[in-house]
Amino acid sequence: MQTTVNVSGMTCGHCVMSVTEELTGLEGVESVDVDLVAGGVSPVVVTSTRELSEDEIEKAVEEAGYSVA
Ligand code: 9UX
Repeated sequence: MQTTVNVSGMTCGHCVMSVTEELTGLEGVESVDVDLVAGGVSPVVVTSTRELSEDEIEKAVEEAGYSVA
């Protein structure tokens, strides 16, 4: 299933890598697709084998150093 989360604060490819790696570490996550809007709010599509809670996604995004818009 897919969940879209809006992440703010990312400005470059390294930011994208950090968020991607953190979200990929969540159980069941198969892929993470970030549509970078540098300096703005970037939609991030997370594809997983199970339903992810908003809370765990938000925690992972914050762990990477960014925030959910
Ligand atoms: Mo470099 Mo992206 O500090 O925030 S990782 S711009």
